[in-house]
Amino acid sequence: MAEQIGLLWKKLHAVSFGVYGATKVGKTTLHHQLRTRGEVPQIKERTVGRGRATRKSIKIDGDQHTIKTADIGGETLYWGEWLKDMKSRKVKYIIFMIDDRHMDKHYDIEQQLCWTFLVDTICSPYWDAINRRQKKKNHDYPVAVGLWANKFDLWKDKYEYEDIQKHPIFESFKDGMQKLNDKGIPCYKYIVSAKSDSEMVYRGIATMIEDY
Ligand SMILES: Nc1nc2c(ncn2[C@@H]2O[C@H](COP(=O)(O)OP(=O)(O)OP(=O)(O)O)[C@@H](O)[C@H]2O)c(=O)[nH]1
Ligand SMILES: [Mg+2]
Repeated sequence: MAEQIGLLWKKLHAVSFGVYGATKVGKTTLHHQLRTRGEVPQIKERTVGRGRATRKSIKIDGDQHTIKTADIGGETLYWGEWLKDMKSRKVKYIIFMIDDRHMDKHYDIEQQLCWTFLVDTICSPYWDAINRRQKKKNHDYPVAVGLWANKFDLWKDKYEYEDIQKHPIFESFKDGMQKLNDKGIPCYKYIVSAKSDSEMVYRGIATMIEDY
């Protein structure tokens, strides 16, 4: 009986996730993958502003979770919307998506810039970090942050690595990861193909909820 109630609660109670990252990393693609399992068509439009948060059902290995996410644009002018999303929906888990553009073109540091912005925003004791106003409470910090390297299908054979945890794609993001860990917020690395590998996506989400 208790187990039945537990299952029902898991199904009905939506866990709030925030999905952020630079433009074109694949956030909208991930949202499509969460809504309709399978190959996602090529997304051509950039997301404008912040969409409404909606529920998605995550079923894997016979286990079911319900999460709630909002699709937000990754262009610089929308970074402030990530903060509003975190604050207004009390986001518990954060997925920061990256791709391999910084490996491909070393001068392209857009992803590192928005990672620094995100980490500073999360770690600040204030919601309004600049004016040091609106002090956060303990439960205002996320439970965990996932650094998700997306488009694995495109770069899997391009770089040499021994194991995923030491993959060079994450190297540029290690200072931020350290900062989060020092703050007591676990940050872990994950690799996905949001467009084509639903299994990786669903497993990644379920693991975050179950492990943290
Ligand atoms: N090959 C491959 N392409 C992908 C993958 N994920 C996303 N893409 C492609 O990358 C491009 C950008 O994806 P979007 O989902 O629109 O990116 P976004 O993060 O929502 O971009 P903004 O809305 O500007 O913030 C699209 O052409 C996608 O089809 C993937 O896993 N593999
Ligand atoms: Mg988008």
